[in-house]
Amino acid sequence: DDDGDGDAAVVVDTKPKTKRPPLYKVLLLNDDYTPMEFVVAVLERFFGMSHAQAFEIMLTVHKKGVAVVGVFSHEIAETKVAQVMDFARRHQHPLQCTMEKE
Ligand code: TYC
Repeated sequence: DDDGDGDAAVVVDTKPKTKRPPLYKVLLLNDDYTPMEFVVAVLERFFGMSHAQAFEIMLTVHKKGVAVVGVFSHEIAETKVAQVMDFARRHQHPLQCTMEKE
């Protein structure tokens, strides 16, 4: 660093950085039309939750508007979002699923 003594020291050694890839939260959003049992089925099918666990998370989304349903690598998160959106579209439900960097 330039501490005013005429030289300008340079950092030659740095911490070996093993950069882990970022993780992404997959979020499920509430709406007024998607049936509760459909949301439960989505959480069981695509997120490997038990029926009780899926029901609990569904109720959280219903009451609070949104909930994190899982945390994944970018590629896996994108796949989950696409699977949920496609499944909802095929059943003509407006259910929305998104992802965001943790
Ligand atoms: N609010 C919906 C209903 O009352 C149920 C619902 C829950 C919808 C969670 C979407 O992500 C959701 N039928």
